[in-house]
Amino acid sequence: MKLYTKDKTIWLEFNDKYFFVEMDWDVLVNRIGLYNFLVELIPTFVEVSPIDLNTSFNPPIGSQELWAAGVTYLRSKVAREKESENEGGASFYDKVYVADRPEIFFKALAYRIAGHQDYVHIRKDSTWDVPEPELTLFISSEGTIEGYTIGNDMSSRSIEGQNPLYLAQAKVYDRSASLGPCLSVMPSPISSDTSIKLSIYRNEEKVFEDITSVSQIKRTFDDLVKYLFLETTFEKGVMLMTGTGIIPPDDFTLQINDRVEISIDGIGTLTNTVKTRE
Ligand code: DO4
Ligand code: MG
Repeated sequence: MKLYTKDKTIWLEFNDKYFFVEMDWDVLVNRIGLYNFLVELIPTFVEVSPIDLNTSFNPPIGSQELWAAGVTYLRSKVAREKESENEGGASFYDKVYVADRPEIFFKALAYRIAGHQDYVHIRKDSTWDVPEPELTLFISSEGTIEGYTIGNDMSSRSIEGQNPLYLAQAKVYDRSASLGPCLSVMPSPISSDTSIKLSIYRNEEKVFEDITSVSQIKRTFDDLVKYLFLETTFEKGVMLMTGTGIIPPDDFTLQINDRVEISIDGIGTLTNTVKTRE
C-alpha cells in the first residue's frame, strides 16, 4: 500500500482503491507494525476517486530528519576514490567501504527537500553535479523499518572531490534532496531483487540510463539502522537514504532543465527537474 501527501492531505492507495486519511503525518507513520495498523483502519477511511498520479506530491516526510548512508555500493567507492585521488582523499573511501562502521551523515529536514515533480538544485559554486538514486527507509522511533520511498541524494562531485571534509557542502544545501512520490508500506521487507533505475533526459532526449539492484548493497539495512540509532534518538522516526549504486560517467554533469527520473520496483518513479537557486 502507498501513502501520498500534498498540502497536508494524505491519500492511501490499497489494491487500486484510494482513501482519505485524516491524521497528522507524524502520528500516522511513527509506529511499529504500520502495515497492519493501516489495514485494520481501512474500513474507517472514506473511499475517494482515484487520484492523478501524474501530478506533483509533497515529499512523504513530516518533522522527521533525513539522513544518508554513503559508500554502501562498490560503484560509489570506486567513483569517489577516483574523484579524490589527486587531492589525497582516495583511501578514506576504501577504508569506509570495508569498515564495520558505515558512513552516515545528516542530509536535510523537510523544508529543504523537494517532492515528486518539483525542482532539485545544483549549486552555483559547483562544476560537477550528479543525482544519486537511493532506496530510502522510513524507520520508526523504535528503530523498526516501516516503509520505503525513493530518494535523490543530489551531490556536487567537484566540491566533494576537493576534500572529503567538504562533504557537508557537497551534499547539504537547499533542495539537495528529493523524496517520493509516496511512502510504500509493505507487509514484509523489500526484496533484495528490487531494481533501482536512473534515467536523465535533456531536451526530451535520454542522456544517461543505468540500473542496479538492492542486492548489490554491501551492508544490511539492519546494520545501517543499528549505527544510526547507536547514540541518537529520533522521537518522530527518521528517513535514511541507503546509498547509491549508480554513478554517471566522469564526463557527465547535470545541467539546468535536465529531468531526473528514478524508478524503484514497488514504489514508483520520482521525477525532478534541475535548477539553481534564484
Ligand atoms: O562519501 C560520500 C558520499 C557517499 C554517498 O552519498 C553514496 O555513496 O551514496
Ligand atoms: Mg548518496
